[in-house]
Amino acid sequence: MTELKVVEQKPQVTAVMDTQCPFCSVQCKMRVEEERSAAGRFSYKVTAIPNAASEGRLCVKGMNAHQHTLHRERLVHPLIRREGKLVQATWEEALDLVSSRFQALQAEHGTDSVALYGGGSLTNETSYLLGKFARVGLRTRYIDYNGRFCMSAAASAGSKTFGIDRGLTNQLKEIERSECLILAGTNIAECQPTLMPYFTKAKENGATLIVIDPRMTGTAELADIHLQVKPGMDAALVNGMLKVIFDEGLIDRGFIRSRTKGFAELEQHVRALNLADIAESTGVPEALIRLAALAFGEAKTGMVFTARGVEQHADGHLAVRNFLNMVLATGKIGREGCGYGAVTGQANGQGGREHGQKADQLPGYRLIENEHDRAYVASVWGIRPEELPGKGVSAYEMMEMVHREEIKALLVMGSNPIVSNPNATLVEEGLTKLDFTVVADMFLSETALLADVVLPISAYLENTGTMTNLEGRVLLREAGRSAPGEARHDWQVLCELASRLGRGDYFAFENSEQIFNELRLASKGGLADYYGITYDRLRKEEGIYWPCPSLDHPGTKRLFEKSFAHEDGLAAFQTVTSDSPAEKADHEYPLLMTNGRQLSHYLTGVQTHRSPTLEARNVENHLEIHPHTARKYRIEDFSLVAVQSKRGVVILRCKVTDSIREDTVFIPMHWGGVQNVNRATSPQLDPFCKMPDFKTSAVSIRPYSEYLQEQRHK
Ligand SMILES: Nc1nc2c(c(=O)[nH]1)N[C@H]1C(S)=C(S)[C@@H](COP(=O)(O)OP(=O)(O)OC[C@H]3O[C@@H](n4cnc5c(=O)[nH]c(N)nc54)[C@H](O)[C@@H]3O)O[C@H]1N2
Ligand SMILES: Nc1nc2c(c(=O)[nH]1)N[C@H]1C(S)=C(S)[C@@H](COP(=O)(O)OP(=O)(O)OC[C@H]3O[C@@H](n4cnc5c(=O)[nH]c(N)nc54)[C@H](O)[C@@H]3O)O[C@H]1N2
Ligand code: SF4
Ligand SMILES: [Mo]
Repeated sequence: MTELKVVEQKPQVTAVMDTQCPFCSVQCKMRVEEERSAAGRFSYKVTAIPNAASEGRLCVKGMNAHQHTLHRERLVHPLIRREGKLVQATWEEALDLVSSRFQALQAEHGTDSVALYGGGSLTNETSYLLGKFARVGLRTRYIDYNGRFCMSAAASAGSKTFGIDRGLTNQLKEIERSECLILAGTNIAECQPTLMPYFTKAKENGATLIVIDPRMTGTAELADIHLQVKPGMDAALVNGMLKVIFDEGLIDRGFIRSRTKGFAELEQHVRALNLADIAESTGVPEALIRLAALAFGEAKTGMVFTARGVEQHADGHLAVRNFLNMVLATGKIGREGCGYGAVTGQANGQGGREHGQKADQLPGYRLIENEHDRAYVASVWGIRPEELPGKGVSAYEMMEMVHREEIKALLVMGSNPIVSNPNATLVEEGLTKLDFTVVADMFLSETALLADVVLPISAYLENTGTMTNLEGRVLLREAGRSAPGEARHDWQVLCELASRLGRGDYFAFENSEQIFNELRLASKGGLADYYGITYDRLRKEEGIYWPCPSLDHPGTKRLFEKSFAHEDGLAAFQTVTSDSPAEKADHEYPLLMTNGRQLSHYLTGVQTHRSPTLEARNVENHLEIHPHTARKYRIEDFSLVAVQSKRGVVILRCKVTDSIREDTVFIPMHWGGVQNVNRATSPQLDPFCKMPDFKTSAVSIRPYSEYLQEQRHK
């Protein structure tokens, strides 16, 4: 008898990739190991790499990010629309078509007829190059990006109050040394989960945690004081807290005198307010407002964090400024355990807003309407300042121009605007009116499906570049593998298009490091100064905090220790009068709808819906509604409902929960089509920063069966 010998074949490690998560602003570092079994099957193991922000933690999204990157629906060759269908094309054909259509449309309708739309997931190098491509390659004024919907209220508030906008004024580790922490409209537990231990440690050290959110979120569960505010009422709520702080004499007079301006006016305004009225309008009991104000006012150290819950409103800028008023009035900034954080969202939400993809901006936070800034950046780019166009308009305003057919062609890079814009139906309609649409993406997103040309782009594992995390810390993410099929890097696409447009000399880059080196120079002397940061340093050091003006500068870990960034060195108080949300509930639309995120999905879901592990956690959208409200509108748990606003209707399943206010419903934002919450959201813009009023829309709600019957009878 022959003896069967089983030879055990071990899987082979075929690749080891040290990288960073492509999703949120923490930018957790990780290692992705690829193994090939004897049978030829690949598997992936993900382990955290300790770094200053994540301290070696990863959340479920980071653990599974490689899944979408390896998904069979990745775009691997360019697509061109022929006879109504997107069909495979060569890069030559696609790029020739894009450049010739752009040139023809610009010749016929002027240079401003072509617009660019960028994103906060792009590397610093691509964001920078996109801004340069708009102004030098296409010579159009129209460029903006999805960060307008994300960061603009906090960014403009920080700039006005402090003179500079950097997400966190301190390092994350200072959170543990703070006595009182306010988390306003920020759901860290689901949105930056690896940061939660900073807050639990602070609590263990005796800190008081105050959460301001209309819902009992995972974050609010940790709170000592939960202020379950009515959506859109943060500015008023802070006025109430300020009133208690002033009345109880909990202000830091010395700090106010030596470091700030504008206090007298604020004090006069706030002292005249009535706390009972504020309790009534915000839906937060007077006693709780008092408790929270005393906790923050009496603490020796304290930090305030805001995110989209406070910022995505028609008064988002002023609401943030009121939180900053509270930080300044109590002297809680510029020292250990004291400061402010706008909890940035996207992977490169911070860097993406610094180097020129905003309508009014040039690299390093320079301004396109400022003569000196124009002259400096023009000199770096080798053009005359007069050649630089003026400022354009914000993202949603650009979409309105598209709808009015004032913009004829659009290049979208790193966004899915027909799902993520407010009033999405109008935006989708606008895109179908364009003469020519180009989308650069890894997947056929809802927006890419409408395009004339789709360009396949590399993913995080494949593309080297720098990202700036929520702390303002610049990190280098190096490619671990090559892009699949014919996919190319964003920056390569821009260089090749520029060359076809006859502007190749300005875009002669062979790698991302060369682009970064030009960015360093373009940002030199600006507020977001990256001049001292090099790839070499980033490889050796664990990331560098900007501003970093010279090669021997260590980077700036804590801002405002001695002075603020305004010319006079002082921070500016701002009196805030705001007593109602922009859109109020009424007889026809009796509930307030707010919206946001859940743990397992990311933004419009283009990536996470393609990750089996993440998708399995939430396969459809839902509506959170309080049991009393559900009963009132004859709605049962898990049943389908129609949620209607003045803009449109969203159809989804409901989840009855007492974790939400009775007058409010909540819908996640991660789905397109009939489940897209943005079919209902309001496009009213904040006058200061053009942030849309995403977070408060008046809606009506009914069982889907009733809605269908009504439709039939119409
Ligand atoms: N899992 C996951 N994580 C993410 C993302 C994701 O899509 N999924 N996206 C990333 C991005 S780009 C961003 S910008 C961040 C966003 O991070 P967050 O801003 O924390 O996320 P949201 O869920 O939009 O809003 C936060 C909270 O605001 C509350 N809220 C709603 N209206 C109001 C209001 O009027 N006042 C107050 N005080 N609170 C209100 C909501 O109930 C919600 O719990 O997350 C990043 N991280
Ligand atoms: N109702 C409501 N709407 C909102 C919000 C809300 O809270 N409520 N939040 C707003 C916020 S904060 C944000 S940030 C926006 C985000 O909304 P979007 O800008 O639409 O963001 P994503 O869904 O991430 O879309 C990014 C697209 O770019 C692709 N992509 C990813 N990485 C790259 C890359 O490196 N290069 C290229 N070329 N493509 C890439 C992805 O595949 C995806 O198709 O949504 C906003 N919309
Ligand atoms: S999604 Fe954010 S918290 Fe989660 S692993 Fe990625 S970077 Fe870290
Ligand atoms: Mo965002």
